[in-house]
Amino acid sequence: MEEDTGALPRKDDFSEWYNEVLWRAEIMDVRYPVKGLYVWYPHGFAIRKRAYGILRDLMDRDHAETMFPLLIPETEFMKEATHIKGFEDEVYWVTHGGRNELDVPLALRPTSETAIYPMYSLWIRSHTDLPLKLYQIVNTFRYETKHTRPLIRLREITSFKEAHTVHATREEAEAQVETALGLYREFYESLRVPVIISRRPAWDKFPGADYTIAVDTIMPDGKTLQIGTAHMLGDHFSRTYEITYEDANGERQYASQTCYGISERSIAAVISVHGDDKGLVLPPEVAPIEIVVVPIIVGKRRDEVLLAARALEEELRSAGFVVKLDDRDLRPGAKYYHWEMRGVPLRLEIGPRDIDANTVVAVTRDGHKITLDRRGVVEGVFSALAAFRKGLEQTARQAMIDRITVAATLEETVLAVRKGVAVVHWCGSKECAEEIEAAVDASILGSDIRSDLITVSRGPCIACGGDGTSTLVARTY
Ligand code: 5CA
Ligand code: ZN
Repeated sequence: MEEDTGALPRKDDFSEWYNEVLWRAEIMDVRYPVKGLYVWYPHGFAIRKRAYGILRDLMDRDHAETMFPLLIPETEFMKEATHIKGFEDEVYWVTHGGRNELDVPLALRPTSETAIYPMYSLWIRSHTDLPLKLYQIVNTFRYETKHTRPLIRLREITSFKEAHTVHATREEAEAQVETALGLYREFYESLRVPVIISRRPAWDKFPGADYTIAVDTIMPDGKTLQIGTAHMLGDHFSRTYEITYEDANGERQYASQTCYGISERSIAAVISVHGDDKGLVLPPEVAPIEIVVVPIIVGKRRDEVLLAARALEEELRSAGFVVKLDDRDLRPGAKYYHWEMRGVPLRLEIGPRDIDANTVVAVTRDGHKITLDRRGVVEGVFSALAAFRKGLEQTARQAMIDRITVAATLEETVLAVRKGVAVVHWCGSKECAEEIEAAVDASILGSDIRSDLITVSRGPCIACGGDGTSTLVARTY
């Protein structure tokens, strides 16, 4: 693929930067001729593969993976009233098979409750069948009318990880929502993406849920991105789809349910939170290539340098790293540019002088340059990568701290949402929410905040002065 070596827009100009980095670092091609559908380049897909490997491992601890059909009969889809109402404007319908009109139109799943729950109704008989915890990683379709954006707002979500659990009691289901949030927290910790968790206001919950708890991160432009949600479904769907079980006393009971999901927005978050003016910066955990070895070839010692570079590559590969030797016939500078753009965490340079001195030069993607002893290179690489990870985590965390502001008045909130998230007191009423949202041109994200960066308190609502509780307000994607 062609390489553009012109300057990348600065990250301050986030929207431009994001679009350019997606194609220059070969993440997504946006030229597919259907709005809201994009193509994964192999490099982007390799990042997705590693990130979703982490997610799968987390889920596999106590969920089983499954796969349900993409098509949902209208008759099933239309059963749960609130759910339909929430999704009716977003569904793609398949109405024909060839030239024949179908008797029952088929929905392309926007999410899979109505595909999965009729089957759960058949599968679940007794309390001994519970809890049931399944998940699938599939594509889903939503006819989004807000501005579509690669990895962020898609009409085909290609990497929808949805979990659907069934429990005997409401308490157990509520506990499962917390367990799910714990898993998502762990997932984002390994991606070094800082998150804030909060409970969405009632009008913003998932269609058919009792309540929704969301995981958000703050993007470089100060807007928040919802990168995961966990929903307490209670018995709404179990009553509609007859998901019942026989309890220990032989009585039939409606089950309690939860569902929770993550999409490729998780990849958008990694790219956006860590990237810099030179391109991607990837945590080693998700980098398709962790280390690139660049031989510094000058004059006569070419073969010797190449041999030394190959030996270095081999040694690191045996130690378990994903290593790439870049022996292309290009200037070292062009290679540096190429791999920096693609976010490779560590570059090793080896040339005649290093061979003579028994050293290797190591440069982490965040710009730290150190000379390693060739004999202890594996240990040196381990500690360079450990320091790099720590640096990523601290930089991302500090960026989030800098974007969170406590605001006591509407005026302060206006300023706070310009650079990120405002923490305000809000009484919980819809009227005050509307007043706040209109006055500050941002949205109420939620209360019940769980974040070690935010101290929760009670205080006067910034709209009405009544008793309020800490609430997040932000501009959102
Ligand atoms: N059935 C539930 C749980 S899986 C569900 O569909 N929840 S959701 O609607 O909140 O979606 C789960 C997550 O998918 C969201 O938190 C958001 O991070 C992501 N998501 C939703 N819509 C899109 C979209 N159009 N493009 C990319 N990601 C999306
Ligand atoms: Zn109020």
